[in-house]
This record gives sequence, C-alpha cells and structure tokens, in this order.
Amino acid sequence: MEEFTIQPPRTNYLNAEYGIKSWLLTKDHKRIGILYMGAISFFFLIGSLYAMAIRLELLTPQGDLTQSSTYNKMFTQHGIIMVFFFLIPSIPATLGNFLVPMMIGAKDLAFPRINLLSWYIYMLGGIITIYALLAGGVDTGWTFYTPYSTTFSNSYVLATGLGIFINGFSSILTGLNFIVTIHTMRAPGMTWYRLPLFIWSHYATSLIMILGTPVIAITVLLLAFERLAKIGIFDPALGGDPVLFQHLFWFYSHPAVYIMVLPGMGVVSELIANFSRKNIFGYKFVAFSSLAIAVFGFLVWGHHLFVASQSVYAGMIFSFLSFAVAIPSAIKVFNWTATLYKASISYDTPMLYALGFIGLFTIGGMTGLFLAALATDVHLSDTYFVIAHFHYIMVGGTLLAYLGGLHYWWPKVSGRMYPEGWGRFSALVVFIGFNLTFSPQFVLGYMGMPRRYHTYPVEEVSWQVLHVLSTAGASILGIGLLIPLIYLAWSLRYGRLAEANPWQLPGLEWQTASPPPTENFIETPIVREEAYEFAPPETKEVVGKFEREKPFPFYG
Ligand code: HEM
Ligand SMILES: [Cu+2]
Repeated sequence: MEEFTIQPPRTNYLNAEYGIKSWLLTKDHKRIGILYMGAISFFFLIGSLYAMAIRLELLTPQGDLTQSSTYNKMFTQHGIIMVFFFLIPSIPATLGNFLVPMMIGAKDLAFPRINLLSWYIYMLGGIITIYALLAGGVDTGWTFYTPYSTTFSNSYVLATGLGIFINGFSSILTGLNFIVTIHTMRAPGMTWYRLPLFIWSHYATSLIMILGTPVIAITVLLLAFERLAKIGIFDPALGGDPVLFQHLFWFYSHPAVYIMVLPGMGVVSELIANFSRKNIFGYKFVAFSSLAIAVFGFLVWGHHLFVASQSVYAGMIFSFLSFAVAIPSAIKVFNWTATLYKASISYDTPMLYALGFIGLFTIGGMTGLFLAALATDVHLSDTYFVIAHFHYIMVGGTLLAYLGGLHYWWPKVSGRMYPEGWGRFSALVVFIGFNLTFSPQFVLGYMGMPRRYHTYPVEEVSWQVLHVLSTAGASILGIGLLIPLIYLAWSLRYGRLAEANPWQLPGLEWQTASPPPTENFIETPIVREEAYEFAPPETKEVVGKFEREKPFPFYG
C-alpha cells in the first residue's frame, strides 16, 4: 500500500500573512527590503526614460528633439532620480535590508519600526520630487550649483530640494539601524573577523550615511533659505560666496559616491569568494579597505573644484589625497584577482556580473586618476570624459553588482530559481550595451564635447559618429535590462522551486529555508567557522598533508 505523508504547508515570510496591510505595516526586514525593491525599480524606470530621451536628442548635432531648457530639465532629473532615489538606496535598502540580519544570524534589524519608517520617508521624499518634476521640473543639474540655483533658475528648485532633504533621513536611519544591528545582534560565535565582507562594506557605508548625509541636508536647507529669503550665504552681491556651495555639496557628494559603490564591492566580494569556492585572499585587507574608503572619502571633495577658483595649493593637496583614496579600492581589486587565481570558478550569472564589475570598476577608477591629476583635469573637467568616468563606476559598478546580487540571492528572496540561460545571456547583453554606450564618451570628452549641451558642431562628424554609437549602446543596454525584468517576474510563478542552499555555500543565509521564515532561523545559529570555509559536511578536506573531517558549518 502506498503511504502518503501529508506535509503541512510551510510558512515563510512571504505567506505568513496576506493582504496589502500586512505589507504596508510590516516590521519584517525582508518584506521592507522588497518594498524598497519595488520603489527603487520604479524610480530606475523613470530615470532610464530620461536617459533614453537624452541619448535620442544627441543622435544629431542639431537640437531637434527638445529645446535647450527642456534638455536641461531632462539631464537634471535623470541625475537626481538616479543618484538620490536609485543608486544611494539601491543595494543597502534592498539586499542590505534583506541580508544584513540573516548573514549575522539575527532575527531582524535592531529597530524594525524605524526601518519601516525609513521606507515611508523615502517614499515621501520620492513623491515630493516626482511632484516637482510633474509641476514643471528642475533645471539646475543634480549638483544645484549656485548662483544659478539660488538666483536665476525659474524651475522647481525648492520642491526638489525638499524631496532630497526628506529622502536623506531615510538614508541616515538605515545607516543607524545597520550599525546598531552589526554591533549588538551577531549570533554567538560570529566575531568581527568572521563577518561576511558584505557586512563590512555595509558597516562602512553606514558610517558615511550617518556622517555625510546631515551635511547635504544642511546644504539644501541653506540653499532654500538663500533662494527664499536672500540671506547672503552664497550670493556675492550680499556678501556670500557661491563656491562655498560647491565645497558643502561635494563634502557630502564625494563620500556619497562611496555610499553608492561600497555596497556593490561587498556584493562582489561575496560573489568572487563563493563562486571561486575559495576563502577570499586577504580578508582583513578587504574588510579594512572599506573602512579606509569611508574615512579617506571625506578628504578629497576638492577634486571637484580644481577649476572653481580654488587655490593651487589646495588643488595640489586634494590631487594628492585623491590618488591616496584610490589605494584602498585597488587593494580590493588585487585581492579579488588573487582569489580568482587557481580557483575552481563557476560562471553562473551572478559571477558573470561580478567579473564584469571588476573590469568596469577598474576602468572607472583609473580614469578617476586622470581627473584627479590637476593638469589633465583642466582639459577634461565638465566634458563627457567625466560622464563616462562616473558611469563606469555607477552603472558598470553599482548596477552590475546589484544585478549580480539580485540573481545570487533571488532563490533566497523569492524561493524560486531564475532561468540560468537567460540570466547569462542578458548579463552579456548588459555588458556589451554598457561598453558601447559609455566608452565612446571617453573619446568624446577628450575631443572636447562638453557635458550638459544638447547641440554640437555639425562640422565635427566624428562627434556624431561617437554619439550614434553611444545611443545604439544605450538601446542594447535597455534591452539587456528588460530581459531580467521579464524572466524574474516569470520565475515568481513558473521558476523551479529553490532549495535552502542552491549554491552549496557555507554562509549563514543559506543555512535556513528558501524563502526563510519570518524570524529567519528556527533556532539561533551558532557560528564555529571562519567566513568562506568551503567543504560540504560529508567530505574531508586536505589541510597541508593531512585529511581532516569537517564539521557541518555553523550548526553543532
Ligand atoms: C570609486 C567610486 C567613484 C565614484 C562613484 C565616482 C564618482 C564620480 C562622480 C559622480 C563624478 C562627477 C561629478 C560631477 O557631476 O561633476 C566624479 C568626478 C570626479 N571623479 Fe570620481 N568617482 C569614483 C572614483 C574616483 C576616483 C578613484 C578618483 C580619483 C582618484 C576620482 C576622481 C574624480 C574627479 C577628480 C572628478 C571631477 C571631475 C571634474 O568634474 O572635473 N573618482 N566622480
Ligand atoms: Cu569626487
């Protein structure tokens, strides 16, 4: 006779409760991560539409698609949405929210209600910004330079500023939550040096969020006062100094570029170690280089002011310090590369993104050195070279890391596998599309094409050729990004069910069900192993000349 065992339906964080209210009032860090994921995807879509409009306009030398005033709004709104509403929250608020507690063996973040509050603050800031765009838009550039922003612009500077001001608090609260959680809620045995590198990078990011974000909040506030009440902080006619704004703005916004890229570096450290099945080379160097970046990142803002009447001596010092800040980033690249050496690498989709990240981030960083060198920057400043530089870091870096991480943890988040073939295919399309979009821009900038112009001389035939290549690349990139959108949505319903540990890895997040229960672990895990110890429980590991039985990681 056949025996049936009736399995009770297993509850996990997705099916523990149903209904819109259970999502909007959730205190579960995993659900909040998903709320963020929905919101940032929306903002990414809006930002991408602006990007496509910019690329269409630049297909021809004439300004035949939009007027210059409309064009100013397009690139401004593209920048504001992508920087403040996509790149800054992207990895920390989604993957970080989901994984920081799970990776350290905690049930949730330290302050679950504050975590939910930070999502609402983000949404409020976002709605106000969208309102500003719909009401008439803003045309100052994402940098809001004075005196244009305070005195001359007739666009919705105040409303946009308010949106960014409010949004900043969401970032501060997320950083606060991560720091307290990492300090106080690690599972027994999870010492600082056993922390996954993803956690170290989020710790460093959180430090910048807490120390830097208040500065941009105050800067935006001062700008608003100046615009409303003409109090004379930035306006020279009233005794103010417009360059002071640039100092304040970049004092936050340079560290903010590391808010954008450090979490990506954390994802890539995970992917490189795990898909090489090797302990990461130089764990402590990789961990502390994140902290070094967080600290040194605050000392280099003046490299954005080389051509803004800053003294030559200040310029020389900022130039020197900018070269110094490249060192911790280079340390990471060297260690990732050394980890890959003689490893048994598997080229799954997440790993393809990680390898893409290393190459593109390196190009972005190296071109940063040309901009950090005083003499070359005078030529390159405010050209397309700068645009290419930071897109190599922010798109080639952060976006690729985000996509890699999303695929890697998708089985954990959704309980389903994504289709691997499509995953690899679209990773390739993204890589090709990205390079075709942005590598011509290095050349364009070098030849003198300024940023923020919607026309260029008809005689410069080669400029148009490069712009056409770039627009073609952007279309390929767009398709490469649409494919995962479709198959990830498809997989939610039709994807193969994911096992608890589909990649056979030792990390704590893989030692619980997919999707995890609301409290993450049935029992609090006890950590007995270093990070990235690779050996399945039943196998023996060769240590030097000796074979040794390996206990099952983490549980005992
Ligand atoms: C690691 C991540 C990095 C990110 C996310 C990043 C991001 C950016 C961004 C957004 C800008 C444009 C600012 C604007 O709108 O004018 C920029 C410009 C610049 N970056 Fe980077 N950067 C990174 C690394 C570096 C490095 C390693 C260096 C040099 C050592 C560097 C040097 C510069 C300089 C000097 C400029 C100013 C160019 C100019 O406008 O004249 N960057 N970067
Ligand atoms: Cu900078």
